[in-house]
Amino acid sequence: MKIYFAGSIRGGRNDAELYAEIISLLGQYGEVLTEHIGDDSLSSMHGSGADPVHIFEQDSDWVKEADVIVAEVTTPSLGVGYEIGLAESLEKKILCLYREQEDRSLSAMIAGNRHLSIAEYESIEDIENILKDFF
Ligand code: 6K6
Repeated sequence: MKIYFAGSIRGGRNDAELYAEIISLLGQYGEVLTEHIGDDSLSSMHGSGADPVHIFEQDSDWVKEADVIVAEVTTPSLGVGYEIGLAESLEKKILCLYREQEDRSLSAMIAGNRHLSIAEYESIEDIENILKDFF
């Protein structure tokens, strides 16, 4: 099974360590195509010289290739939102992981979309159980 993990990069890297933990858990269920999303050294500015056309084409191809998309959506990210929309148009199975925040709510374009599985969590143990159910 090929898994595309989506998580914020330019939207903000506060959860980068958590992304790495999720990617490690996902490795039990299949091949994660986007392991770099959990790379702690990747800051929101790092790689700003990388060719955006190449990134867009590579990531779009990986979304097409993936059987499943798992997106961590707590940190709002234009890229993650785009990837979810693309995956939905390709009729992929999509799981969104979300931690409730005091200062903002999840976008209605995600929270209100019946085609997505949205799971709220508080801890990494919650995520382990969510992934067990999902896969
Ligand atoms: C890294 C930091 C700044 O620029 C980069 C370039 N690197 C990227 N490499 C691979 N995928 C990327 C890159 N930038 C964005 N993405 C994709 O968009 C990832 O698959 C993420 O799931 C998503 C993050 O979007 P933003 O809008 O938060 O960057």
